[in-house]
Amino acid sequence: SNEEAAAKAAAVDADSGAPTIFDKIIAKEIPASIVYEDEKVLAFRDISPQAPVHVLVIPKLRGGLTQLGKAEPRHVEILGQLLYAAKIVAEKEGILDGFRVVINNGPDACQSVYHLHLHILGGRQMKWPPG
Ligand code: D5M
Repeated sequence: SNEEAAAKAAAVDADSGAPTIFDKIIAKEIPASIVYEDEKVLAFRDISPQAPVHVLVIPKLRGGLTQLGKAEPRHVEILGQLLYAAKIVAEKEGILDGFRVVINNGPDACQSVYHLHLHILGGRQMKWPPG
């Protein structure tokens, strides 16, 4: 559809190493509803929630991790920390009985923000396959 084509075009456009909106959230220059924070990781509510609970988990230091497809051996530790933070968020949000962790990687997955982020979704029955 036109809508899908537009979303993909915007996603392609966003695929650079440039600063993103998430840098401003990390710097607390724009507001976000923060759910969890530690030295390495920040978790905040998605501005466009797709489920009753929809939280994004990001590394505070992007360090080249614009997307999962750019991961290198030096990123292994932060990748583990992000996944562990996903569990902490799910626990805090009371959705340990059922939650989904999603990473949209690249234009074909409609990634729109090029700063690696995990989507934590829950609070409703999740369906499979996803769209
Ligand atoms: O997901 C990027 C996600 O980022 C998308 O679900 C909207 C969300 N987003 C964008 N701007 C903000 C702000 N300012 N606060 C909270 N959430 C935001 P992707 O996987 O790249 O499509």
